[in-house]
Amino acid sequence: MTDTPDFSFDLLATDGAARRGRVVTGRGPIDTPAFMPVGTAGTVKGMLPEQVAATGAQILLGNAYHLMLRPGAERVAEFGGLHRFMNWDGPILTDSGGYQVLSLTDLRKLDENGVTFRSHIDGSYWEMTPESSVEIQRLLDADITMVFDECPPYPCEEDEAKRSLDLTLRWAERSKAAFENRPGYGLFGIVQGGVHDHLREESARRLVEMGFHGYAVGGLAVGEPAAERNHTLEVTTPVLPTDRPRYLMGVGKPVDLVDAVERGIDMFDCVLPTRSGRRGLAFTWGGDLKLTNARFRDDHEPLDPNSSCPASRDYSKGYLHHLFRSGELLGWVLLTWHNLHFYQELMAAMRAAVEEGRFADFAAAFRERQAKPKQ
Ligand code: PRF
Repeated sequence: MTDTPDFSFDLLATDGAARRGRVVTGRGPIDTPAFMPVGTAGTVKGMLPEQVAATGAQILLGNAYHLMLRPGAERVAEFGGLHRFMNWDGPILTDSGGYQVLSLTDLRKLDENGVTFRSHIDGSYWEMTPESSVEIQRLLDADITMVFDECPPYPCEEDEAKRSLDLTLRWAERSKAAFENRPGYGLFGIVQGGVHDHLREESARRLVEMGFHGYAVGGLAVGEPAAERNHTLEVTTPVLPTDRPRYLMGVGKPVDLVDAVERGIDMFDCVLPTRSGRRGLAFTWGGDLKLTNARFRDDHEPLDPNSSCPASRDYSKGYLHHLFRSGELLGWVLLTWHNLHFYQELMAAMRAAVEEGRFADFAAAFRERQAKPKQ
């Protein structure tokens, strides 16, 4: 029998609040800062798993909510777990479903026990509780399980944010009690509290007292201005232990990732590189490019001639423009591929900048290039 390593986090270097580290899971390491491509329904839309791995991604995100509804967590377990089912043998983090229930379903009812709601797929009635969410994530064989939480909307009055936070903390306790500790697997708590500093501090402190393998910051990227999000991170990350990974959920644009790493965040997930890719938006070192724009029709240059990614290097912007104008599937594939590769290049560049103690200079130069007006 081979020994599975314990779930762990090594902090390898710091530069200001920015960190470079490594999460160890039973299915391999994750170099941080890390970006997790979103594979909601057991697929990173349009990409083969080996292509996703070739972009540099070491971990994917899956969703308990979607997979529970279709094809069903038990069925995925019958197929040997989500890794076998989708042919991805690296680590997978699954989101717990609380956020998806609130953002995707209607006729939902939230009480102390959990949430009842109607499926966004067929209108059938379902219930999710901290215990059932953790059980679904176990059936999926998630390497990182997220606690079941409530993500309040923005803006949210303080007394409502406090009620929600207290419930989320009770759900965190129940999620922890339901989680079966196994070597190589981890459970992350989720900090909530809206944009109220003392609620964020309280949330982080009480989760740390409970003790998790890692800590996520939830409840952001829900419409608040970037300055407020950054401020919330500044009051939250100092309360979190330095020897555990910190994950900012659902963020964000390239500059948002830089802002958050600068404030001590280690892990991210977001639909932007994949979803925007399907809408013709390319993220590049020089800023965003809307490839459906007519100005690209006669552009013979690739997105990045120096990239190691075929999608970025071997196809002209004029060709990509044509694919999107024609509604061709390959346009989706190429821009998803390019965007995921760009996000991974950005993470690698941030890791190097932290290691070399030049994160502030890197961040300043990056922001300036991203803000450059398009000619
Ligand atoms: N909670 C969970 N998943 C999430 C969030 C959250 O607050 C967010 C925040 N925008 C994205 N995904 N469980």
